[in-house]
Amino acid sequence: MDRPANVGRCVDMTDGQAAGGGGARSAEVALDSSVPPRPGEPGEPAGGPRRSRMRRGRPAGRGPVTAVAFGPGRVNLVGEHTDYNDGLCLPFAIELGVTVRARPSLDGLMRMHAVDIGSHDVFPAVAPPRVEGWRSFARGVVALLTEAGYSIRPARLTITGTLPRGAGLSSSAALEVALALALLAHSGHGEPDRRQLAGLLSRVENEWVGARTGLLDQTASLFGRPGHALCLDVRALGAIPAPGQAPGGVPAPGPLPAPPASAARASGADGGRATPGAEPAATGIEPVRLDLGRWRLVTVDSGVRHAIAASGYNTRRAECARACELLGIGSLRDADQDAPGRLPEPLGRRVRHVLAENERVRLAVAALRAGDLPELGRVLDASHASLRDLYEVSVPEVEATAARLRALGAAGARMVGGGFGGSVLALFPPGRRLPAEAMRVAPGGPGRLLPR
Ligand code: GAF
Repeated sequence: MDRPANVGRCVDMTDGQAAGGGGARSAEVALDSSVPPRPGEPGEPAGGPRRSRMRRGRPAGRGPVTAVAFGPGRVNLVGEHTDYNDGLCLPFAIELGVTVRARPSLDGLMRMHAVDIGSHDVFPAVAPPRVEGWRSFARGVVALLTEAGYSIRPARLTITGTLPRGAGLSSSAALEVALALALLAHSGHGEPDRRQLAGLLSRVENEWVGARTGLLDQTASLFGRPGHALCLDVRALGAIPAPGQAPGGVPAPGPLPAPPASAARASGADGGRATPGAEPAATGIEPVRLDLGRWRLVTVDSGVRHAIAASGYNTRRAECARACELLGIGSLRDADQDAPGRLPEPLGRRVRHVLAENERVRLAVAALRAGDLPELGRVLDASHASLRDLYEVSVPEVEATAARLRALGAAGARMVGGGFGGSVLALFPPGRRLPAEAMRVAPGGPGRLLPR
């Protein structure tokens, strides 16, 4: 695909730099409203864990509330499976997400209550043992915040959510963000460096959950901006060391420093007064106005629960790593247009997708800037076809959902997230009737503390 001349800043912000963002990464999983169960939920007794655990632990919901935090889910307009290849993505945080309320725990134990699934967990605040299922998210957040130098006070946490079940809208990042912000505030810490926090939370996915995901979801959830999509240059996100941080996006041990002014602007903490486009050179995040006029973006659940660790996601990531090895490059961001032809299949197809998907992010940004929504629709369709035919992460139910949405008049429709199920995003022109099960999505604000 030709690269348009007028794409603006969201292009190759770190070309020429060493690949650095391939380390710690983020995730998206199937969810149960407030917590994202992992495939099969091993360790989860048949019929659910609730009774036995409830007996063991005091319910999380008593005592004065010390902090309330919200973590939003996300929709990715385009730029799928590019984040762990140091590429470009165009997500936005949505208004639905996960809320965590913290209260003191007086016995030194962490107590979690996932209200929507009636599930509990109790574990020591220091060195939590590893488990399977949703509990690994909370334990991982506590463990990695502690490892980063934060003292985390024992808390009783109540988790609730508004994200629809099984929708693939990154409930895991929403949960991690809400947990981290609530725990930090509960423990008396100020606003963290959000870029570092995104890296740390993505390590929860990698090291505690077993999903080798990228930075897309946590960054979208932490930096969401009302009215805007975020053009992410993941190489820039991972490659620019922040104070106390090693290149590669992995926070070095030690307290996270206060956010740089640019991060506060990108997070919307300045009330949205920042000059759009001022941040990306420093942060790899560029807000792009998402002006849809009377057009509507909706998601429709394919009905297939998608679960990253059990899906082919990790396999795809390994294929990309193998392609890099064969090409002698550190990251597919450095692959040239001829690279696919030098690779055996299916690696050639995977690389072809990644190269074209980065270009589609540029095309989508250009279309948004030009107010050309039919073109945005074409980009969505092209992304979907590439994910299906080259990256091979579709399933029949997702295909049927996308086809139905197009038949109903969508200008474009594509799977969102890691694939193998989850939701389809569709762009509808004015005047078209939306299917009853369609959920309208619009860009909301970043993960944040709420009034107690
Ligand atoms: C999931 C992952 F969590 C992201 O990091 C990203 O790779 C996405 O799938 C695919 O673009 O949401």
